[in-house]
Amino acid sequence: MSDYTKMWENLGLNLKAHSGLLSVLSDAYKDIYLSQKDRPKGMGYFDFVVSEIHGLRIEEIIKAKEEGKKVVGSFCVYVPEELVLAANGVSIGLCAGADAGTEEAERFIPRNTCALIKAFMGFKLAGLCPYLETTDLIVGETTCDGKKKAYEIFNDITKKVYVMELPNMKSEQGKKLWLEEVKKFKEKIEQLSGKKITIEDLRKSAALVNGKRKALKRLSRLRAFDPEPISGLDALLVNQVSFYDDPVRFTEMTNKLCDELQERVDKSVGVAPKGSPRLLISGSPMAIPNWKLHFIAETSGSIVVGEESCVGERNFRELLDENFTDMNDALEKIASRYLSINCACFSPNDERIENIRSLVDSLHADGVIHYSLQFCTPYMMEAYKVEKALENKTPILRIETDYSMGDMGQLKSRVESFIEMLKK
Ligand code: BJ8
Repeated sequence: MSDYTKMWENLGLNLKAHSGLLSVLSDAYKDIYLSQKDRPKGMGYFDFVVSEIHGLRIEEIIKAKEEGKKVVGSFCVYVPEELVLAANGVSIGLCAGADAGTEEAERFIPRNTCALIKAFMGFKLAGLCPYLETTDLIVGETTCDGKKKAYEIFNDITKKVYVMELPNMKSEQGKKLWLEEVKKFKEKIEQLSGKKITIEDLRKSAALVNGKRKALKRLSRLRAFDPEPISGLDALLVNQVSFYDDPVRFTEMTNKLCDELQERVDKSVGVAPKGSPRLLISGSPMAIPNWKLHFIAETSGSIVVGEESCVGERNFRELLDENFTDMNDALEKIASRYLSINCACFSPNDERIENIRSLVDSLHADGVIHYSLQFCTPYMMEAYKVEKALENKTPILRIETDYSMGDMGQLKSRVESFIEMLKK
């Protein structure tokens, strides 16, 4: 990696703490990713992206800013990326999956807050995230209570948070409210960028984002084969990178990877023996570098075949209907596509249960691990409904954890017993 010290310094990062973070990340990557056997060659690109995650990509974003583009960061898959791209902007995901900066975060928010919220607060307060520092606007959303309240504090700290109001229910009133929010967001982005978004701009950005979704869908479908041509860890990484990378390049490289995976499928080449127990992981999102559960599962004799998660199926399941007749129609289609996402923050949220059932079938999963981040009330609560729906049909293991490594041993024992049970 080149020397990016000057760039990080200019962004105001805490150089010492940041270098500590990169060194831990690099060691973890070697142990978890590079130690895997029979990886597809196409993963080389994603290895490179991770090795340059705070380097080359940040350099690209800074260059885009110098060309006048605005950088919009977000923490949730409800934020319509198409509107940012239509205004020539750069859209990036800001969620972090490491427990760095926790102490700093706990000076502002309660200890019993989920690790994802603590991480975005902590990364800012400890000066660890170059992405955050490049943003012109940070978009929050009224999903869970923790996020809603954390954004108020985050705005005090960063002075650039804009919050989209998401309804609690997908009722007619809820849909109207959300459509108005999407319209307001378009205006906000136009004001930020100084560019009036045209229907043609939206058509282009819709095709671009749909292209990314289609590539991720293709990857998901290839994981249905036995033997599975790619590990769950690698597929998770591709999904994580989709939030940071340049969308055109990402789509091209993911499709290239899928071509290779198709060849593997044709030759029955896999990363685990045929017949290995197949797991679907469902629940809270896993932001980079949260690889804990996949690592445990895949070093315990199983293979992860899918993620019913925002870093996974919820992010790409629904394509946007690109046949816009006019601007109003486009905004209605965007609002409706995003509202079809099934986050546990909604009540009721029965479509999520249906999706889990259908993923179990289509990916031929033998068991489900329901994964909640500790203190993530929506997913912890919804685990009951998921268990009920799968009862007597698909074995399910409920796990609550955070980003620390303290419970690795205990989690490993539980996952191993679950896998043993699936084998029987
Ligand atoms: S659409 S899952 S990305 S809100 S883990 S902060 S829910 S307490 S991240 Fe999410 Fe959007 Fe929903 Fe997806 Fe709250 Fe839970 Fe923490 Fe969470």
